[in-house]
Amino acid sequence: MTTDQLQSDLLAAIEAAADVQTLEALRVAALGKQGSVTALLKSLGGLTPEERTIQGPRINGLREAVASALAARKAALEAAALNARLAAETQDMTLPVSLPAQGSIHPVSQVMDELAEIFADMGFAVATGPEIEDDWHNFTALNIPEHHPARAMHDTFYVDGLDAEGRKRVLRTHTSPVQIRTMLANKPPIRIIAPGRVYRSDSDATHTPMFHQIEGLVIDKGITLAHLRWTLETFIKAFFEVDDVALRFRPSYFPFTEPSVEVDVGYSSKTNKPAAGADVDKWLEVLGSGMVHPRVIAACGLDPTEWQGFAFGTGVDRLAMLKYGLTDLRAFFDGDLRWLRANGFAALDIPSISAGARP
Ligand code: 2NL
Repeated sequence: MTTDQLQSDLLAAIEAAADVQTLEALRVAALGKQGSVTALLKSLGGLTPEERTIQGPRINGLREAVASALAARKAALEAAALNARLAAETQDMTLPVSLPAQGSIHPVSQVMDELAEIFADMGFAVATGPEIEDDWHNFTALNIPEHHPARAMHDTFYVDGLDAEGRKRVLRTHTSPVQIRTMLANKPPIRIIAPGRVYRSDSDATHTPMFHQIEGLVIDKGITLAHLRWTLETFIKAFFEVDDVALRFRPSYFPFTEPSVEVDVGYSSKTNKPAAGADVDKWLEVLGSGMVHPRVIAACGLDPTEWQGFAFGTGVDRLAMLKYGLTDLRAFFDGDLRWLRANGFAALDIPSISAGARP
């Protein structure tokens, strides 16, 4: 057979190969060790130089033509196979997907974060302390002596036994002991908030034995009720996201402050938000506060003629209910996932004073 005849036979067979297996068999038959083209290439060695100059280019041309035809046919067969798969395998993009389970931020945690951010903007640091306290830090240092009715008023949970200093152990009834510990350990000026869990033996629709409180404390020279008023007004405006708000300061009594002041916020039942002027149609009590009692300052080793300050306290759970329109306090602590999905906040949502209340 002539080289030309062999070339046209091989190219025709390659063009006709219907799949890659057939093509591979053709490659072995032509270019493999025992292949027809390989045999021709080997025969070049036995030719005279004159014959070789004629046959060499021919046979090498044959080999190249066959190799490139094989490559082209292989690419064509693979492209056809891929197109066939693409046509056959379809994905229905309208099918519902199953999302991984997602948690949510509890409203109390969300409000705690918002409060920390608002007070951080005013220069307050967050302070924390133990939930199992002793009665000196929880009561005595706060000007609540033994047998004082205020100890009974707090419906205290006592923990069995005494601590190393012989003091009664209690579940803290407020976060004030955190402030006492801060004053004992740090030199003024002091600007802190103390958010956290507190415990009182009380349980009905509006009281749970564990609830959340945030207290604030400022100790410096020359602090007055005016500083207290500005701080609370700035806080209320930022937390409820209103430009103006009416505040009512009522005289009150706490053993640890003198004078003591309860703060009511003017409220509009139309907007369900704190309001000012003619929009106010009711008052809500939101904060207890006052100037820190000189005896409390002295109990913390500071000279009350040199250092003054104000303090305030409020319930985080109640703030969360007011801001987000929640109604049953007990639902906060039921751990009912349906309630959390309906009222929780998206994970990784960044709390901000500009974010706005949820719809
Ligand atoms: C309320 C009232 C209040 C304080 C807490 C406080 C802390 C220290 C010294 C003086 Cl270390 N006062 N805290 C003061 C006034 C009121 O809370 O109704 N809380 C829910």
